[in-house]
Amino acid sequence: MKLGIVGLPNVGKSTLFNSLTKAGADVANYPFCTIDPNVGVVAVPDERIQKLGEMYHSKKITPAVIEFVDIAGLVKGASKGEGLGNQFLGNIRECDAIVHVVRCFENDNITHVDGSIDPMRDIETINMELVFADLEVLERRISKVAKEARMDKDAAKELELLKRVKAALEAGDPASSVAIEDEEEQKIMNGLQLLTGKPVIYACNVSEDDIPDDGANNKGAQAVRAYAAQVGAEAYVLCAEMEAEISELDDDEKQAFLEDLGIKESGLDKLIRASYHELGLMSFLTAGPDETRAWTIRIGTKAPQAAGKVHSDMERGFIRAEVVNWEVLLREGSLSAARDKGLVGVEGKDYVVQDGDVCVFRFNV
Ligand SMILES: Nc1nc2c(ncn2[C@@H]2O[C@H](COP(=O)(O)OP(=O)(O)OP(=O)(O)O)[C@@H](O)[C@H]2O)c(=O)[nH]1
Ligand SMILES: [Mg+2]
Repeated sequence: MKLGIVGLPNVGKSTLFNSLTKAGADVANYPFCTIDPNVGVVAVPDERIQKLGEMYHSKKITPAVIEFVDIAGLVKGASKGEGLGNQFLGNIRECDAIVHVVRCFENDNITHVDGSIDPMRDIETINMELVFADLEVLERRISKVAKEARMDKDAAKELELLKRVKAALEAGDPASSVAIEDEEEQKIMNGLQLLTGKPVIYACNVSEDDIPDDGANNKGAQAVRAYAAQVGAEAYVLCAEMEAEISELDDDEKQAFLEDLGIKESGLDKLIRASYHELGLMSFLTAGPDETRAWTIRIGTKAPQAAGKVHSDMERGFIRAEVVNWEVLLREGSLSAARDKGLVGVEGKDYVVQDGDVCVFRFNV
C-alpha cells in the first residue's frame, strides 16, 4: 500500500518525506531537487501496541507500515513535459492514494515557482496537471477501445464509461467524481489507474507559529480546509521543517516537545494515521511475550483471511478466533482474566474483524 506525495516544486515534499522516513532524500532550497523517486516505509503510530507490549513485556513490538513515494515537484505544463514532474507521474499512478502538499508558509528565502504564496492557486495548478495527464491516458484508451466496441459488447460498455469520465475531466472535475454503476465499471476504472481517481489528503505546510492553534490563523490553510471539506477530502496542518526536527528526537524528548507546544500529537503522526485510514486499512493485533504486533487488513476482512496475514496455515486450517478488544484486554490484565469474565468472543469464519481486535486464532492443518 503506497501513497504518492505530490505538489509544486519547493513546497516541502522532501522535507516531509524525510521526516516520514528519515530515509535521507535530498533536501535543498532549489526547485527540482528530487531527481529520483524515493520510496520510504513508514510505521503507523499506534498507542495500542505500545501499551499491550508493555503489559506483556513483549520482546518485540511491531507496528503496521505503509509506503510513501516522494517525486519531483510538478509545474504548470508538467503533463506536456514541462519540468521533471511528468516522468514521475508514472510512480504516482501505482499509488493507492495521494498526499498533496501545499505551501502555506511565508518565507522570502524559499523560492516559490509562481512567485507568491497562494495555496488555492497552487492546488488548482496541480489538479489541472493531474487532469491533463489522465485525459491523455483516456484518449489513448478510447481510440483503442472504439475500434473493438463495434463488434464487442464489453468494449462498448467500457467505451461508454471512458466517454463519461472524459467528459468529467474536460469539465475540470476529477475522475473520482464520476458515479460508478457496477463492479464491471469499477474494474475498468481500477485498471486505468487514473491520478484524479485516487483519494487525496491535503497537507498544508505552515510555519511553526501556526502549529499551536492548528492553522486557525493561517488564511491559506483555512481556505484549503474549506476546499477539502467541499470535495470530500481530508486536510491536515503541519510544519514540515518542525517535523524534520521532531523526527530526530527520541520518544521522551518528542513528548516533552509536543507538550511544550500544547499539542497531543504531531501533524505528521496525524497525517500517517489519516493516510492509513484513507487507504481503507485498519489493524488487528496479536499480543504476547514474544511479540505484540499490528497487522494490516482491509476494512471488512473476515477472520480466516485476517488469520492468513499471520500465517497461511492459519487461514487454511482456520477453526475459530478468540477476540477481545485491546482496551478490555489492557483493563483486565490478561487474556484468561478477560475470558473468565466472558469478555472474549469466540468467533467463526464469518466474523468481520474490527479495528483494535486482539485475536488468537485456533487452527488445524
Ligand atoms: N520555513 C520553512 N521552510 C521549509 C519548510 N518545509 C520545507 N522548507 C524549505 O523549503 C525548501 C524546499 O524543501 P523541499 O522539501 O526540498 O521541497 P520539495 O517540495 O521536495 O521540492 P522539489 O523536490 O524541488 O519539488 C528547503 O530549503 C526546505 O528547508 C517549512 O515548513 N518551513
Ligand atoms: Mg523534493
